Amino acid sequence: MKKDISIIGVPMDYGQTRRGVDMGPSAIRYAGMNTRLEALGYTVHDEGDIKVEIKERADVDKNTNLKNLAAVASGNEQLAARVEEVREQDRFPLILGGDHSIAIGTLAGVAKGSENLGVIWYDAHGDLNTAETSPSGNIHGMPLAVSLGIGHPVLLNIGGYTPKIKPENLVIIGARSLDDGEKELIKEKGIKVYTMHEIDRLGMTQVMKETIDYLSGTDGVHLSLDLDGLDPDDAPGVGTPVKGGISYRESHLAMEMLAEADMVTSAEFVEVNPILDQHNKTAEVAVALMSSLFGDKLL
Ligand code: 4U7
Ligand code: MN
Ligand code: MN
Ligand code: MN
Repeated sequence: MKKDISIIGVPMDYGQTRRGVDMGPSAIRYAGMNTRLEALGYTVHDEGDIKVEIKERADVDKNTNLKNLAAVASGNEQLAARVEEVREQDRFPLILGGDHSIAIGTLAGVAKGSENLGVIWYDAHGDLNTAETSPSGNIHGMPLAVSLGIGHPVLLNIGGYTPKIKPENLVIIGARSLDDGEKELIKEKGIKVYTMHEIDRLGMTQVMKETIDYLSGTDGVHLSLDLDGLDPDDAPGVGTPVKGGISYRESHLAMEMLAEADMVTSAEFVEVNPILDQHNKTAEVAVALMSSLFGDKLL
């Protein structure tokens, strides 16, 4: 049986310094998301947007090496509570970003009460920095570390518990820009990563087969899809593009295989920045990928 889908928009841009990513939820809705999902037979409840507090934009804080900690934390606290409500209603939470710092709140909500939530992190980056390893102080480069229980206490405590997930229940797909501290953490924790090298060598079919198999024992899987996981030719509207990414068609294949495996229990599509985009192309890609994820079979 198909669960109803609840959409939550998060117009958050305090996790990094480029303006415009707060308009991501509008751009994704404008690209026809609801119609596409309803055409697949779902009932869609658009819960609107989280209210992100308007605060003065701070440069990196000398004491914490974090930018805009209070604004990021308050948006994520609200998001965590809203996501939990959606789960209590037995609906599928579909979160629209906003920068990737919102994964902290999404995961706080979806992982609550779940010992072994699986996570697929589809991204050019590892998002495994801490204040100590981050070259930028931007919190959108830290949400995965935070969810694993590593980072500033204010971020760890979002949702009232830590850690949210375990390293052995996580797969990163599409990595091609990892900082030194992130590489160390990946090795230390034994995190499963398919870099672009493995995707090129094995092909996306094999990568997804292995990912699905690897996560088969978890209690559901959260898909955190950063549009910069795709190649910037296919998804140009992102704040931190990295050449040599996953293609449009490979990404569809990945979503189609996840739909077939019927294992994804929540998802977020983040980092869509309409100011940097070309005619809303990246938001349209996000919606097309959602359609595959929710079971569009093409025939
Ligand atoms: B995104 C970066 F240094 N690693 O921490 C950092 F390269 O959510 C980029 O994946 C982080 O888009 C990108 O600032 C975060 C940088
Ligand atoms: Mn990224
Ligand atoms: Mn990211
Ligand atoms: Mn980015």
